[in-house]
Parts: sequence; C-alpha cells; structure tokens
Amino acid sequence: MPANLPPDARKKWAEVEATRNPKERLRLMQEFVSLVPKHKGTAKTLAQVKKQMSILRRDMEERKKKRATRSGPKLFLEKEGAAQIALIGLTKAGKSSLLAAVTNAKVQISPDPYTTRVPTPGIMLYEDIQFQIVEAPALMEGSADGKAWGPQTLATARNADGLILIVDLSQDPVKQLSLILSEMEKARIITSKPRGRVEIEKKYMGAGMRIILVGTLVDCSMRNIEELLRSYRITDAVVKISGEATLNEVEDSIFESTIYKPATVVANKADLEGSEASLERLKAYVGNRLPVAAVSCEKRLGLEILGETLFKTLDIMRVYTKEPNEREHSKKPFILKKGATVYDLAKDIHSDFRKRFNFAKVWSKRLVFSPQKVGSTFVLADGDIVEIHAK
Ligand SMILES: Nc1nc2c(ncn2[C@@H]2O[C@H](COP(=O)(O)OP(=O)(O)OP(=O)(O)O)[C@@H](O)[C@H]2O)c(=O)[nH]1
Ligand SMILES: [Mg+2]
Repeated sequence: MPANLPPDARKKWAEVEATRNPKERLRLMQEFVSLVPKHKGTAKTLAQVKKQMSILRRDMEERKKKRATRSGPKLFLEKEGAAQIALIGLTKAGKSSLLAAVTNAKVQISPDPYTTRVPTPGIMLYEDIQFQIVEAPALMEGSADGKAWGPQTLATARNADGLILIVDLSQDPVKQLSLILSEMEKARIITSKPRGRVEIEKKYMGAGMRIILVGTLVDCSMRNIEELLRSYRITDAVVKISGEATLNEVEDSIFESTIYKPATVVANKADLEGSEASLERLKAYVGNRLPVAAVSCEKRLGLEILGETLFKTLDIMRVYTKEPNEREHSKKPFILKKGATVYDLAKDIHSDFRKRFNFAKVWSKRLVFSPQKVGSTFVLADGDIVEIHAK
C-alpha cells in the first residue's frame, strides 16, 4: 500500500519540518496526527511521529526547568575543530580522566560519583586535525526517561558527530556498555549503521534533489519518488536507496527520527588487576560491531591510537586547498565526509563557487599524473590537494 497519506497530511508535515520553534512544532505534529487516517498502513508512521513528540515534550520540559532555576548550562556546545565527539559513560568510568589525558581541558577528577555535571569540552590533536571532545554528565539507568541529567547527556550525544563510549574494566564492562547502548537506543541514537534501505539527508535550499540508487525500486520509478518527496515539500535532499525498496518504505523514512552516530569503545583502567579478563569478555560481547581500545588514563597507556581510531570511525577525510598562483597548499585541511566530491569542497569554501565553478586541478597520490584537471563530480580522497578555478 504505497503512499498512503492524504495530501493535507503531507502538507501539514511539510509545515512541521519547516518549523523550528518546539512548541509550534508540537502543535503542528498534533494536527498532523489528526489528519492521518488510522489503519494498519499508517500505524508505523504514527508511532514514529508520536515518539518524536514525546522526545520534544521532554526537551521542552527540561528547558522550562532550566529557565525556572535561571541557571544551568546551555543544551548545546558550539562545535570547534574538525568534529565534535561526545564522551559517554557511567559515573566514575574515567571520562574526566580521559579528557585530562588527551586534551587541554582543566577538569575535576574525583573518586566521588557524579562530579561532572555540565558538558565539558577539550581539544585533542591528531596529526593536523583538531577533535573537540565533550564530556557529558554521567549516563545512568533511566537517563532516557529524563532522570537526573539524562536529557542533557543524550542531547550532547545527539548533537555530536561521533561518540566515545567509555567503560570501567574494574566493574562489569558488558553490563555498562549494554546499559549505555540501551539508554541511547531508547533516545533513538544508534551506533550501528542503519539497516534501513532508505536514507534521506536534507540539504540547503537550492541544492536540488539527488537520488542515489544502489539496487532496485520495487513498485515505483525515480520520478515517483521525486513526486512523493515534493508532496512533502522536500525538494533539496540526497536520497540513498540500497537493496530493494518500495515507495511506502521511502515514505516511512520521512518520519524516521533514529540517528546513527559512529562510536568507539574505550575500556579504561586497564592498569587494574583482573582487567584483562574483563577486556576479553567485553571484546566477545562487542564482536566486530565497534572498535575497542583498552587504555589506562591514569597511567597514560594505550591512548596514542585514539586519534586514528576516531578518524577512521568518523568516515572523514582531509583535503587541502591551493590558490592558483601559489606554490604552497593550505596548512589547515578542510574536513569532508568520505565520498565527497570537488563540488562539495567548492561549496564549503564559498557558496558562490556553486555557480562560478569552472574546473579544478587535483594533486593526489592515487593519480598517475598530478595535477589532473577534473570536473565538479570528481571524488576526492584523504590528502588530496585541490586548486579551484572559477569562471
Ligand atoms: N586505576 C585507575 N583509576 C582511574 C583511571 N582513570 C580514572 N581513574 C579513577 O576513577 C575515578 C573517577 O574518575 P573520573 O575521571 O573523575 O570519572 P568520570 O567518569 O569523569 O566521573 P563523573 O564525572 O563523576 O561521573 C577517579 O578516582 C580516578 O582517579 C585509570 O586509568 N586507572
Ligand atoms: Mg567527570
């Protein structure tokens, strides 16, 4: 049963998506729900929207509480550096100790529980990249239901580009990690790449629609998908479809609010007795789902691989730019997602380049001859040097 929502409901959803004010958004979502006919075909959509509404309500309540006390930190920390990484773990796992060991941050380390109560940032260097690491207040059972600093901890995770999940090897690490993963999943944050075959990434206005199909459409054409999305006023997006997908599945993904965050597990306190056995148990539990790094923040052991591990899990690359008449390229890299093209780089440099792009020259280790003259669709790789020529 493809495309089962009436046009007025689609229009309403477009209004929801265009609204940032949480109260207004909630009201529009409520109206949306009342416009959706209730039957088996719409059950999933309704459940997803209701879940979004409950998250929104909780966030609003949290904000109200903060306003009432007139204190409390901001919900989000400004991003700095190439990527923001949230440090998530139970109390006393060693989050502050890790921050102290790998960044410039001044933090309070203590044997008492719940020492860090506000998101605390620090900058870590890996080669020529700066990662911003943010210690979130300790996660606990009930965080996803709003207990203690739960909303703030989970908002920190949701707002970050990637996660470090830290566990204490002197306590049961499997229990800690499974608690972390289950609280996050309740808050709709997952650490394994979505199984979903349809991914919709909304883009800035004017970007246009790009559908990347690696597989087959079952009951529809590319054109049907564009029409469907347009009926939701989605006109600027990259839609990735893999495997077999129906039009209905594409429609479902519009309401999907689960987000994927690449994560690395850090197993701390590897200096303590008995840590080897618990590391083995942790590794057996994790399997090949996530990378696991055993460290001792106190003894400064095992930390040297952290930068490279983060870089790999984030799926990012560095690209250097060069002015046409200069010999040296920029010292500071542009950070792009793997698979990004010359076009993505050009619009990151200057929004004007989108229209004025003529051609680029690329110096790369992969190319037999460098530089090579390329067009905007050329796919870049880590370490490439790019010189952009405008019209
Ligand atoms: N043996 C050992 N102890 C550690 C290690 N890292 C941290 N600790 C100790 O663990 C305790 C908690 O460390 P913190 O870094 O404050 O932990 P946290 O996760 O920031 O805790 P809260 O902010 O209170 O939730 C402190 O007493 C640290 O000295 C380590 O690698 N080995
Ligand atoms: Mg702390």
